[in-house]
Amino acid sequence: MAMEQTLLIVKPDGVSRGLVGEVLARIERKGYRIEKIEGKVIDRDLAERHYAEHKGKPFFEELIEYITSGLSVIMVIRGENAIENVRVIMGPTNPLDATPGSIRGAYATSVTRNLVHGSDSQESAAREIALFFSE
Ligand code: D4T
Repeated sequence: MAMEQTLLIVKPDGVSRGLVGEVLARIERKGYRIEKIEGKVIDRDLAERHYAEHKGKPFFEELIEYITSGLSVIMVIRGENAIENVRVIMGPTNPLDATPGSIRGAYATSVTRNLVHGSDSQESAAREIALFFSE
């Protein structure tokens, strides 16, 4: 059994649209638990470090502007196979590819404003948890 931690972010449109509870309910009912949770407006420096792998891509500026545009809710989620399962619950990056049973399939229409972020590997999870929860 792989007990894992993963970083989950409800992005600014998820918070402003009142979907934090909906996201958390799906994660909790699946069997995962919130280990840490914090609400904050992500600043440009933190956003650029978080999305460093996308620097230089055509969508980078739009992505940074969006993720810094308002309050986000940032969490560490813990449980068996949490990294892959949280991404299954979220659905694929582009909501057009996501089934209606997933968070993005149910609530998002745009690849940029796609509501949630979840770490995509053990390395990303460790890096992102340290980045957001090291202070
Ligand atoms: P995040 O990191 O936000 O959870 O998204 P994913 O892990 O599912 O997807 P990603 O790293 O491939 O993309 C990061 C972020 O960039 C936005 N994006 C992506 C975009 O605005 N336009 C695009 O063409 C792509 C590929 C959406 C998520």
